[in-house]
Amino acid sequence: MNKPLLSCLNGCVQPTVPVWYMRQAGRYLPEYRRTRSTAGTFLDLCYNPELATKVSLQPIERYNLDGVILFSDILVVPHALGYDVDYIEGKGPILEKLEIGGSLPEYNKTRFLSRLSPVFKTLEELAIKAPNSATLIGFAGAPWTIATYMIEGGSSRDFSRAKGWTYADPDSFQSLIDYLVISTADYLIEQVSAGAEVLQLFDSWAGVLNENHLERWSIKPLENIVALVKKSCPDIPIIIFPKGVGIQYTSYLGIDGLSCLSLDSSVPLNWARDNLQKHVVVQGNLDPQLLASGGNSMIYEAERILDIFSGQPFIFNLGHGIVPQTPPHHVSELTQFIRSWKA
Ligand code: 1CP
Repeated sequence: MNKPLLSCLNGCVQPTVPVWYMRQAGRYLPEYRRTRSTAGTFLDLCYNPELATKVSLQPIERYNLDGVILFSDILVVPHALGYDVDYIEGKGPILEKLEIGGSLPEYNKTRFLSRLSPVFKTLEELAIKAPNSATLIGFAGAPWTIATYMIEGGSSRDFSRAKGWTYADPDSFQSLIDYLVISTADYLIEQVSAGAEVLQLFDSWAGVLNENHLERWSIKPLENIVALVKKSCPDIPIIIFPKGVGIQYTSYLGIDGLSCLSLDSSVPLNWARDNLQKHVVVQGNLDPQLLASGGNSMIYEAERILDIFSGQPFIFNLGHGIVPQTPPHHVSELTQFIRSWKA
């Protein structure tokens, strides 16, 4: 069975551009909100294979997308490492704050992976239930992004505690990053064993790092994760989303084993075609607010993206996740437009 998304990641231009959307399952869908309301807490939903399978497939049933992304969250990693994680409606995630420079608990791989076993079970279910043409996407947060949530105790505006730690005591910060590299690689390898056909690493807060720190705290740890994963799973395509890094997107091209860069909405299209798409597959980058807004402006920008990128392997996606106020029929309109588009 042909899987257009997988085939594109392996370097083949597809007759119809493959498409999926970051946060394609979630609060903008009424059927998600209904399932969510029966599940208990958000983490209960992430750790319930039956319900997590159901919500992963909801956007596929509506729009027949090329990618099925596992329904979970990047913060299950700190949770499975033993840190308290909670999600407060309207406020986002709340985590037990790490003490700056504090020591880390010993890494117990068996315990860590066994806490994540419901996630692997969800992938196994999805491998059975997803349409044959769809590609199953596993994911994790990048060490820097996960570290910011652990240090700030949740979302942040200025990342002052996390950055403060990197400046004041880089050695102990390095230990935290190394701890996350090892655990995240183990987590991703297990996702592949459970059926994931592609992996995406989200470095949502890479864009706040300066040049040297980007190299040390975003690129290097990602390079280490890719190397560890590829050692066990040499054929798995890996997508990296280093949001907000501007011209430094080119620095990620040096990561050996990288298949695809996911572009945020600020990346200029012609620049990305000339400087990134020559070397790797690209994915992106419609502004999620344009999807929420819909209409001719959405279609105009989608067409510009397709015109510029579709001559080389390209995956249509957004520049960041679907926002909760998005009308689902805008997603249908956009998807139908992409499906019917011919160069
Ligand atoms: O139901 C709810 O109220 C919870 C909302 C929600 C959902 C639907 C959260 C809380 N996470 C998710 C699912 C999720 N998160 C997925 C799978 C679903 C899909 O893509 O269809 C994925 C891939 C993520 C990844 C994620 N979580 C990222 C990386 C991508 C990004 O958006 O930058 C990040 C940063 C998070 C943390 C997170 N999880 C949830 C919230 C509200 C946040 C905070 C975001 C922030 O700090 O701004």
